[in-house]
Amino acid sequence: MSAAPIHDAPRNDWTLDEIGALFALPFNDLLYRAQAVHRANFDPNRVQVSTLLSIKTGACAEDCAYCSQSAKYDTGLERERLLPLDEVIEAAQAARSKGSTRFCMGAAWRNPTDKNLDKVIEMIEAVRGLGMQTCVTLGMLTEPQARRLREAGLDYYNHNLDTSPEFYGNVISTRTFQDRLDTLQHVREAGINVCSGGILGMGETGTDRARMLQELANLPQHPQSVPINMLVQIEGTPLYGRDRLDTLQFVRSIAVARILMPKSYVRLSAGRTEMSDEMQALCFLAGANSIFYGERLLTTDNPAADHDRALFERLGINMETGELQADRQACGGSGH
Ligand code: SAM
Ligand code: DTB
Ligand code: SF4
Repeated sequence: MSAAPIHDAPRNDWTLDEIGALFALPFNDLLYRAQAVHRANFDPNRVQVSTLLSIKTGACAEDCAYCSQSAKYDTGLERERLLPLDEVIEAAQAARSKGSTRFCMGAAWRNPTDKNLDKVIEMIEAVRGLGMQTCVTLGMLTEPQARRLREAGLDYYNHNLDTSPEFYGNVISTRTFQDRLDTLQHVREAGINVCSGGILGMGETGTDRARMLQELANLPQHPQSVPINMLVQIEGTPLYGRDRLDTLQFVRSIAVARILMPKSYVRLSAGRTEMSDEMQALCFLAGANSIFYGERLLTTDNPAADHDRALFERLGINMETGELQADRQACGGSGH
């Protein structure tokens, strides 16, 4: 079957056949189409950057088979309590001084308690006070919790589908795919921008990658931000030692994400320390237009900020300066 036309409005009814046809295109044809979609919707030479901070590390009750922070696996990670507010502010200021416009705080929780949320709300308010956009990733949320975060002025909530519904059970047993969809619904309905994507290279098939992207693209509204992570293999986790995903398959997945969700930011996320500059350049050509910026992700390394700035310079890419609040709910799928 032939692949869908290029300048379509955002759709939420992608079939697996259509997505399979995109993946089956010759590489150059796929990248050409993705770049055309990208140019129709974004400045092709601009990349948004966010900086991550783990505000509560380790001892997580969930069993995500990729994760350094699950209490179920011995990964040698020290557990830490919730960081004090002044340390969070310090880290956000340092990120801002390096040019980061969004600060993303992650906690190794199955879900936050209401008391936890009080503390996180103080952090959100303080980071907003620095003029930065805010994002948090805290696990599952109830409807009232999502509303409280919205009232605190939170810009983005990250909660990934992680993989296809079919492969999901091979990776996580302590919460369901439907639990994740429910949290995304609570976040969306509270009016917070949704950041949701997944991980590639966990041993999933090409069909699983297509199905994951289909699930994301067919949500009632496209996530405003779609992180595509390459598995960072952590010693002690069940996924350690998996065969690496072919790098060009990773680039193809970015291109397909760009075509399916034309107005979403596609984030080239974890795994960049193992990617060559040339592979990252291909990901930007395929339509990736945001990254995590700064030496650390949550518990693992990320390329040095200097290295990323040099790469952007070589590619003629500008970092998005970010207008606080301006992009709240500004893009997404149908329903607008
Ligand atoms: N505990 C919260 C949760 O799981 O919703 C928030 C933090 S969790 C670390 C956020 C996401 O990071 C996961 O959903 C997963 O997609 C990604 N991630 C975690 N460990 C990873 C790894 N080793 N490699 C690639 N991505 C990873
Ligand atoms: C996402 O999709 N990737 C980020 C962010 N959302 C929270 C996390 C990546 C974590 C990589 C492994 C680690 O540093 O622990
Ligand atoms: Fe916990 Fe999140 Fe890691 Fe899963 S990904 S084990 S929920 S910190």
